Amino acid sequence: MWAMTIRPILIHPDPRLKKVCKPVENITGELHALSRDMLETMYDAPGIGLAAPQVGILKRLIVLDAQRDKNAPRSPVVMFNPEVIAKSEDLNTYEEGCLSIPEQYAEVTRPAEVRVRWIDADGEEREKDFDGLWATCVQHEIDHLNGVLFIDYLKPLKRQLITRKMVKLKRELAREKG
Ligand code: K1U
Ligand code: ZN
Repeated sequence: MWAMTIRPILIHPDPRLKKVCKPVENITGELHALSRDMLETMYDAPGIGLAAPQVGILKRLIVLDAQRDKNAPRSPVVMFNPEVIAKSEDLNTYEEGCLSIPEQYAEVTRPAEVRVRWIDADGEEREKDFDGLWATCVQHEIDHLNGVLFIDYLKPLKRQLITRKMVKLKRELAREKG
């Protein structure tokens, strides 16, 4: 059995969440371990996705499991260097959240269906169409790799309000830590 670690998730605002991440060139043992830790961290949170910059690693790696049925087996997906290669004209609006912006939710409109190309954990190139919550989630996670947060789609005033709440939350968490 692999040892897995729940990693701390960065809270907005943090400069690492605004960076464009570097492509992965070789899927090393270290990156396999990171992807396993990210899945463990995502399930523990709980969340339906997680991007490497959220745990402070500026590499193009995301994990997701947008399986809604709690009784169904887990469906973890690990994507290195994911890219949206086609998107539908029809749009979908979903109330999004983010593990780096706890307890804040807002409606974001995105393409309803996307085709994504990525490299899987075995180093194989994969391509798949996603719809529903999976499509929303994979676009949200790829945005993280480009330094984009869901609040960047909101009006400036709403974004500033959420950012101020997060600054306050971080101050309180730092004070609790001592
Ligand atoms: O990237 C992240 O911060 C994870 C985020 C992904 C996401 C949520 C909603 C729409 C798009 C992308 C989350 O997982 S927030 C938590 C959440 O949505 C959730 C938690 C438990 C059960 C179901 C959903
Ligand atoms: Zn997020």
